[in-house]
Amino acid sequence: MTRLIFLGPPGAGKGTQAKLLADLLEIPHISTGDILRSAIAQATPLGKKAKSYMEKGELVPDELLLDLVCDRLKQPDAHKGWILDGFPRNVSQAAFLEKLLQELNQVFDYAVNLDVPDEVLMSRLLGRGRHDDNEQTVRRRLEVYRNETEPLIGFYSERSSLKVIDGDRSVEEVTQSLQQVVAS
Ligand code: B4P
Repeated sequence: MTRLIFLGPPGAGKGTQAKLLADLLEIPHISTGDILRSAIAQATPLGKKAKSYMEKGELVPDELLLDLVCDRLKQPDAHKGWILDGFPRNVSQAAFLEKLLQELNQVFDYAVNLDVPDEVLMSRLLGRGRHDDNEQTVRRRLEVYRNETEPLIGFYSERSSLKVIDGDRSVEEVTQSLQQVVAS
């Protein structure tokens, strides 16, 4: 049974690696970014509320995400493990998740931080060309990451559950390191 939390700045490869690893392990890849993008594409009430935040590079308000993550982790397919990609994104989401996992009687294995230098992040994101990948938004997302998400490295390190992986390598090399973490 594998349960992993993927941390890391925008463009670190969380989505890329979480998908690959979840396929290999045959467990669900739960990406809050993907869920929000699909809500926007379908113009659901959630999508309509989230859109302006994502376009500006801001975090979507917690209250739009907490119930959603709670419901998703209760789905039958998540009983055999999961990879959470992009959640938690701030300390209050992390505290919420800690409580939720206690309630569900689940323990996660590791929070994995994919470490990549800023200049590499910029060039990856600007090269990807997603709707929220223009230069101004990317700069704001990196700033929001430093202020809101980076403190989670300390949060999980204090709980002795942090693994840091060098994400500035080929996709295959990063996946191999992650497989070693899963096997450890
Ligand atoms: P996310 O969808 O989580 O996306 P991301 O952080 O921008 O990218 P990721 O790190 O997954 O990068 P990827 O693998 O795609 O968030 C988007 C937005 O959603 C946020 O800004 C926020 O507004 C909102 N949101 C999501 N979750 C939230 C939450 N919990 N609370 C509040 N708001 C939330 O890789 C990027 C590029 O690099 C790709 O082009 C890829 O091909 C390339 N790449 C990957 N690995 C590589 C490698 N090893 N070498 C070279 N290139 C590589």
